[in-house]
Amino acid sequence: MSLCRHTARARWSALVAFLICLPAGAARAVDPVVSNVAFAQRTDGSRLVDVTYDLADADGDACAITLQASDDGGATWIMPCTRTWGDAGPAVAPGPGKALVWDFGYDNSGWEGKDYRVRVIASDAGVLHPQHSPANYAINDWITADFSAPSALEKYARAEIVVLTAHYLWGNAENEALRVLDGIRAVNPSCKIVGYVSAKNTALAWETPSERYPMTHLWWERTLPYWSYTTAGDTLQDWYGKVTLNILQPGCRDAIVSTIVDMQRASNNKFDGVFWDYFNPALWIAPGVTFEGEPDLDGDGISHWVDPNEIAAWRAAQVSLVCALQDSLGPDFLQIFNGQRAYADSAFAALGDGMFFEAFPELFFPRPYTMASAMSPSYSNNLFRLREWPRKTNGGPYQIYASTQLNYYYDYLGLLQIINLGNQFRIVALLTDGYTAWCPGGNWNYGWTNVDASLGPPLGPTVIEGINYSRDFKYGRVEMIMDVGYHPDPFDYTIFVNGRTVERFARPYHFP
Ligand SMILES: [Ca+2]
Ligand SMILES: [Ca+2]
Repeated sequence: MSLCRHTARARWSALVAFLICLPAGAARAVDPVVSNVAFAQRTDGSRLVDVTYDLADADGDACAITLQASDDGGATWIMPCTRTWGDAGPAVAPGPGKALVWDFGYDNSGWEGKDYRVRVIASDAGVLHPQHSPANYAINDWITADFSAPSALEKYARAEIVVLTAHYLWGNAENEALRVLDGIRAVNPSCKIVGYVSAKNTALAWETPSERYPMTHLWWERTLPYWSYTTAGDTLQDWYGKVTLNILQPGCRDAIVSTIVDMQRASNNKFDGVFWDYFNPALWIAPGVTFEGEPDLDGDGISHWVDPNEIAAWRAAQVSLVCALQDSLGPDFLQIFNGQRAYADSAFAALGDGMFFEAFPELFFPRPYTMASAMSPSYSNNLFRLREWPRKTNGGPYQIYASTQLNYYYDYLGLLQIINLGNQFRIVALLTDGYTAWCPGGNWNYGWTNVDASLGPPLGPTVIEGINYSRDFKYGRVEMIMDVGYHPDPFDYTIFVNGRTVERFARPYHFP
């Protein structure tokens, strides 16, 4: 039990009035306006809170109404606040005298205080904005997204960090006009938005200029002199349709960095940083990509993989690339590293603001017990240790756990269910101060989490006793039991909010 938890019933401050107007997307006609918010707790012992407000929307849209609550006078808005009824939820018609009820006792058993506030958030794009905490949600979306839909900006804004492919935002006429990144930040000013850029290749298809995505041909043109070749003189490819660039050459690094810098400076869509895809300790070639001979970036006739000088030069070139971008865009420009180099090289990791764990936990962590390794204090490169390496000066580190896989199981009712990796990785994130990612091809496809959990800040480090992991938070607790230890169902877990189970997974059992 935390020291700041009390058992008496709540007392309430006398007045509150907050209204939140979500910003307009381009297609949004008129934003809703919430006014005259007031609330009072009933005195009948039910602990129910009545909230009244007026909702206006000039073009008559029904609005998604979310109630948020603060117990610190409005400094934070992460108090658990999930059970509401009346004029709350996905479709509330505008009008005066709206009334909703919040079951404070259900959400916050045992709490009392004096500095409570509530605010009513109205979205005429149909997006609910329930609290989540700690701020450990990410959206990882490398595909083209239609930001003209009014709901798009609001959906992305629910995350604290968003990774979007840079060349879809930089120079694309529609997205330039929409000022997509400003739109996301207007909803969530603390959201960090980073642009996915390649650290090592160019697409053959980018030879053809694209009117929609002008950065692609610029990248192709500028990096054209710096293709890599094999011992047989063949063009080196490391991915389907992509040519490996020879970053050993200073001109190649200049081309990459100057293109990023030029696009960032010219664009209306100014990213908070980049997501480099990716930095490995040595070249990796995707299975099925074929070429004659062996990779040979330094042209000495010796294969990359048995050429220590070449590998050393390649690693030094990665450092030069990162440092050159920092020299141009400054130390507060985020650099997040995908790839396995940062997982094992603390000095390299320290150049950036975080690591991306692609296909988590199946890359890097020793098989077969990949998740058990990632979470084990006895494994040298466990997540608790890796988190200490990146810079912490830009709000990070941003340790992002992601997988696009969909995995299924039959539950205790015999129904086919998806193992929700976003929810599973949230447990890892809560225990390691990382970020769970909702991503295309995977969790993002079936939306945001199906379980809203607002736990507040952690009260201390994760406690590990054998296979039992637990951590207490201001409003709740996470418990995890490392079961088989490997993907896709490595452990059982429970999230409690103020003593109430809000999510539990112990295959085949799940709640909800
Ligand atoms: Ca409207
Ligand atoms: Ca060589």
